[in-house]
Amino acid sequence: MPILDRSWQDWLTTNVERGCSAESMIDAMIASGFARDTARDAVKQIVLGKPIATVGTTVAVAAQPEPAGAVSPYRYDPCPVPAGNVVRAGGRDVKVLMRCERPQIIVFGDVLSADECNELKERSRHRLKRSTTVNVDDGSEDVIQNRTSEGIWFQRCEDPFITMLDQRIAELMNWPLDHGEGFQILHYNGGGEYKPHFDYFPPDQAGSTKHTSRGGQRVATLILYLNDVPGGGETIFPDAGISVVAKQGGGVYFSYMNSERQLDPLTLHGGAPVREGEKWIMTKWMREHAYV
Ligand code: PD2
Ligand code: ZN
Repeated sequence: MPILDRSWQDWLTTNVERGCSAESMIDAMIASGFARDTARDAVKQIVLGKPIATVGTTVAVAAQPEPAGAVSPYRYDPCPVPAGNVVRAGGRDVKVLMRCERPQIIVFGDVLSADECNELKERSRHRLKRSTTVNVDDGSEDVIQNRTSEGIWFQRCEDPFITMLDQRIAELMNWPLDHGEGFQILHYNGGGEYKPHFDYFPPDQAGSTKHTSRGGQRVATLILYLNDVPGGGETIFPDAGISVVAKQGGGVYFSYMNSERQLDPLTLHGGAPVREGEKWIMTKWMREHAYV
């Protein structure tokens, strides 16, 4: 029987409630360093109560009758970010380093200058507070072991420097500036991580309404790296097998809601544990409607 610490038990319980597949949870645990057998046994225990069948080295929930209103596969819209090796945004040439179509992921270089990264860190350093996640039942903010970072929020366009960055990022993501949440800065010390999760609000959970009542669902994320992380700290997409290394000024974009309001489960992602040094990021979440 695998022995899991409290944070992994919470993570498994939350993801089972969200309807994540057994395969995706096993993959996420393996990506975080668990042996396959341990991951498989842990997932099996948590989802017990539902019939489980073991197939080779994977666990599958035993075939169930197709439920009425079964979910159809995610259909990919054209990516909002224009094609090309360079995207002009806010008067800056942002380099495209990698594109993935399914899920829709783009890795950028040179979104921010080193001076801009340093200014963002200095403005945030003394205001950091322990990060929270949304409680799926009532929408309140919980401090949990799945997310061991500290952060602060900037209000959208709160001063000329932040306004310039808000304009650049809206242009880069090709999404209206007023659909964006304010920037969030996050800081992870050694060992800090953010276990795999979705950035969208789970549509079937009561707690999501509190968040979607303002601006609707989240549709896309841009994570920008404010420093080079010497070891670990990658942004990982366990189901897509993609891992993005944190390089100062670069970032990773991914979109997960299409025009039919389907949500892409392949965008399960996390921040791997920081093994050496520290990690600073800035995040922009875009909504389907104006976020006011
Ligand atoms: O720190 C990261 O790389 C990371 C990974 C996944 C941050 C977030 N998600 C997030 O802030 O949502
Ligand atoms: Zn995230």
